[in-house]
Amino acid sequence: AGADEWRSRSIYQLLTDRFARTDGSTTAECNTEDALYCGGTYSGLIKKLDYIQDMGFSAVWISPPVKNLEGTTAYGEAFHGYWQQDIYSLNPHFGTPDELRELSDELHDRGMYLMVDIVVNHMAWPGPADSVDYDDFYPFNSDSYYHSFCDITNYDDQDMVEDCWLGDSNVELVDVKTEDENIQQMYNEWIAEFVANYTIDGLRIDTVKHVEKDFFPDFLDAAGIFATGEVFDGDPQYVCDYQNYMDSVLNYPIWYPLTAAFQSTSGSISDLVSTLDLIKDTDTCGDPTLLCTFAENHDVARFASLTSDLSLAKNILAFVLLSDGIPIVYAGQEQHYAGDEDPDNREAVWLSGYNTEAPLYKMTATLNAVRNLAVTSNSSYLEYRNWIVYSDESVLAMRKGYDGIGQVVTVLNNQGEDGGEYDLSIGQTGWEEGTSILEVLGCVQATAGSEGMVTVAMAGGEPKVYFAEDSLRGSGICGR
Ligand code: ABC
Ligand code: CA
Repeated sequence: AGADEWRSRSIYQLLTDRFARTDGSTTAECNTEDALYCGGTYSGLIKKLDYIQDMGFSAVWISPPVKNLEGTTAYGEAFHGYWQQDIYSLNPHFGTPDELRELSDELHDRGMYLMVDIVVNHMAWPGPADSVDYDDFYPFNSDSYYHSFCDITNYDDQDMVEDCWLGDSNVELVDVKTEDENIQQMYNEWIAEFVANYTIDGLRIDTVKHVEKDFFPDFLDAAGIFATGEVFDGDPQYVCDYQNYMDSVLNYPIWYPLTAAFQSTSGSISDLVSTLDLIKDTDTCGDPTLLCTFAENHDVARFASLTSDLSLAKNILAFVLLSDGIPIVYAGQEQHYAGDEDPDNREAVWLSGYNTEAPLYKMTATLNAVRNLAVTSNSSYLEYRNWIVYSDESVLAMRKGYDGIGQVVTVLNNQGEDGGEYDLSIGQTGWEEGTSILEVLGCVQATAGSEGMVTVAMAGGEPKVYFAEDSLRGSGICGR
């Protein structure tokens, strides 16, 4: 599938090892600190697709499936999949090639997409640089395929970021000469075959800032599908330049001010608004509606490790699902998991019992349903660039969609669970006076006033999401 098909999707990110086991256990131990394989598989995942689809997701991003180094290291085992050694074989811990194909088929039968995480920057070696045995790598099985060793010591030096090695003497990430034409040819052949073999719909590309930009256009041509790249950096200009070489990048630039705004009741809403404006500016990002928006992933501390306040967690989740771009929710976020940085943020989802009554699970289901409905009832919803119609010290109100049908008005705040009760008037909603609207999280009906004014009953720091009541008919949302 291409960028246009992906724009409307909503992605659930999971680490295969940590999502579901073949035996369906909800009690099997998984100590994140040990960083060992916990037993998640493709077969286990297939049996739990209802849990994901019932939350309204239309795509699943799985961790890298190819063969990794075996055995343990100072950082544990390769359960996350980023320590590849052979890109032509699969990691046997997660299942067989047929089982991965079965996952792909099951997703497609449900109308869902499969996004696969891939690494082109490196192969991994469990020891110092001078001990690497290049025979263990495939197909790049000699030192001539790699840059000679140097550590990345200065992230402002782009040549160093591209040519030196990530990792350290516990696990070296041996840097492939991705600028070499012969190697590019080998990668292009591999990705074409890989995508076809497992009928993959989209790629998440790892460590993109460590590979020269020119590598990607031909590679993605060979892949023939949508890709979003990981450029782990907070600078919108730096990150969005990569959108000239691939469809999409993960929206790290918004993640920083977004997290800062909602992680405490004194977070800055205005910093968030100014970064939103910058990203929306056509000179910064080629197409902000294709950026992938997230609040959590397997590399950063979970939101609930920063604050246990549930209202704040609801607000950041509502932002992810209803702002511009393709939303990504990281498995466990819907259960309000609170793991700190890697490896604590890689908790087994089965230990939640896959609780479909959890507040954030239910909220995700409602908001994905609203987004899916907006997409189908309003052809321009996705292209419309989120408009901040109101903001103050603790409130951010945004509207997505033109006047008339199908626009969504989202009122967020960082007042937290102890937030007071008061009425707030929000204008520029695009609704005609007298339009019946529904606040879909509380299922409370309201009517647009003159010039589309909506009176928002702020309470307990809860986010509010409005949609025209007429357009909800038949959706099942709030029993409509
Ligand atoms: C292991 C251990 C860790 C240990 C580490 C040294 O080794 O588990 O406990 O601390 C995989 C595994 C990890 C493993 C690593 C290394 O491999 O998942 O568990 O860590 O062996 C991707 C993946 C990630 C994966 C890899 C490697 C890459 O998502 O899961 O890790 O295949 C860099 C890379 C980025 C990478 C990330 C983890 O590290 O660029 O691709 N993610 C700065 C740098 C960034 C850097 C980031 C984090 O720090 O600029 O390039 O990311 O180290 C902002 C700035 C940013 C700045 C941040 C911190 O501040 O704008 O630029 O980012 O203000
Ligand atoms: Ca590199």
